[in-house]
Amino acid sequence: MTDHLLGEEARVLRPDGWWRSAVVYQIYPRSFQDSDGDGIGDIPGITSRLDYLAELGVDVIWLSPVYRSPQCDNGYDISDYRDVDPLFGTLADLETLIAAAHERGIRLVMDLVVNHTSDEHPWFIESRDPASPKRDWYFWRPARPGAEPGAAGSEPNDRPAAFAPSAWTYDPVSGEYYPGIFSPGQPDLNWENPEVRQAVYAMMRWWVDRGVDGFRMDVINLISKPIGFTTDALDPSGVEPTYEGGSGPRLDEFLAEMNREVGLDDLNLLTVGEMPGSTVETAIRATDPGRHELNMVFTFEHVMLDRVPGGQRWDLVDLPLPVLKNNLAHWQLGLADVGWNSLYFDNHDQARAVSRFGDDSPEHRVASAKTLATVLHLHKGTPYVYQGEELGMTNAPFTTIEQYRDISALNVHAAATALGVPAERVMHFLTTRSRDHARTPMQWDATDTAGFTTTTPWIDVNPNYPTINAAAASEDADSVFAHFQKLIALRHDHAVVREGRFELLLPEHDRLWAFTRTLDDERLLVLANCSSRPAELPLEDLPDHVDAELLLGTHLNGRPDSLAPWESRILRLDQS
Ligand code: TEU
Repeated sequence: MTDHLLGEEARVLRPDGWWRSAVVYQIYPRSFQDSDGDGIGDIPGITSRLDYLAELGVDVIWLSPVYRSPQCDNGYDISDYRDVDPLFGTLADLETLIAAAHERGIRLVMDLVVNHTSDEHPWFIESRDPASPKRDWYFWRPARPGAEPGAAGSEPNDRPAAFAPSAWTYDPVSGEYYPGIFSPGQPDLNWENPEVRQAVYAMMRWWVDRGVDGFRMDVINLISKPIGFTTDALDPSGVEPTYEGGSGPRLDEFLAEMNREVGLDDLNLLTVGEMPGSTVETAIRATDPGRHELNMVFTFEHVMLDRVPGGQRWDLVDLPLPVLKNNLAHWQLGLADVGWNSLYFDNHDQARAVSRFGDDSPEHRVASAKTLATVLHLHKGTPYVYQGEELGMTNAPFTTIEQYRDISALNVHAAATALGVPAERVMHFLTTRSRDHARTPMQWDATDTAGFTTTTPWIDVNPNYPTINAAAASEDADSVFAHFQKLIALRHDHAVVREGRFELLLPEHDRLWAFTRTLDDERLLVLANCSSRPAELPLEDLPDHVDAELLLGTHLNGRPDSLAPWESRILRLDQS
């Protein structure tokens, strides 16, 4: 076991602000590498692949949940915060992984899922008894006035859950309802109760003692519930704020308390809060170093731009490039002086970036995966690479609902079908946006199951694995993987990539993504053609760069006035 290091020792282990120059790699354990032949990825599998991550050059692993869990939401429903689920291995395996990562100079950040527990967590089981001292650890509410408890339509209000028709589940043991704003298997914890908060902080300290370097905090803005949620006077129409953007008034107070009680800043731990619905304003508050809450947050704005506001989840709209790049620029400017950005396109909840924002056809996949990475990694903030993104992995070509595994996909399918939405429309949503696209097995090599397992994997491997895989990438100096290596090295080597001021150029151009980064007398120009056609560069509207040094380019075509399809360049401008 790694010793818990305090004070000066902790600073040597984790220097002040180290996360500002770090690149984080997210591992979704279930889909990374199976080691015991059960078709599900596990911790020893991850340990066996650490050299691959060291070769990529990342600084940190964010490990999606490996805690004990009934797996109703693949581990985002935790029944024991201090143990590892046997599916993934043992606590000893995790300690081995942490030590082996540290040996390679890679830190490890745990996923912290404390907005809710599993309905199989002992706290919740105890809480079901109305006489229990833990009754108030969750939100128990009676049926709506005059309604028969447990009967259809008697829920306290009409609020839907993210992954189920209703946020409310009836508990026959106590004759009352509890809310699970994600699913019935994920009852919301009552953070108003100080005992709940102290129990969470004690658990976090326990993990810090085991050598973890920080926490990615699941839907952390939802721990403080909106006004109306915690009172008995619930609006039966359910029109109160939904879980997206529905943070309550005590969020900053809870985050500052957590930081203090766990010693998050004192120990220089990395903290990133997932905050659906957060705005630049809420992010500034949460990441202002003077307030000691979090280092950074995950905004959802840029991954929601293709949704119809107030529409159904399956209502999608096209996303013009200016909308996307201006949104990222809004966050860059908003957090330029106070706070810090996280940078991501991909994670375990999103469709694959190259399929969604790029062009995953055989002709353009490699160039568009590289160009999207160039653009993202040259913004200011901490970049997150999601497993397989560094290979340009694509969406899965699933054709039937039976191939999907995610509770969210299955719920959307059931809900839309019940409403009579045409099957093609529902399947279109799933084939373009399902979370399962990110969850197909990591493609290691061209052998059966892409080298992921020796048996049938829990979810189908993407059939393009014979060409898109890590082994092939490592033999190709022009691979997407090699490009990610270069981007990561650029960030480590150049202060201007880490700290330079961001300025968006050509904001309304519908195919070019162009910006500068400036630090003292150093200036970078990033030019990217985000389309599958050649693009002329409007030289008159760009800084002079004809003689600039090319730091990284997908394929410099010798012409300063145009970019090939999905070509991008990082140029160092002559400031003399
Ligand atoms: O995600 C929060 C969240 O808002 C997403 O689930 C979102 O609703 C979904 O992706 C819509 O496309 C976090 C985790 O990242 C996710 O995996 C969990 O399912 C969820 O919280 C509940 O813990």
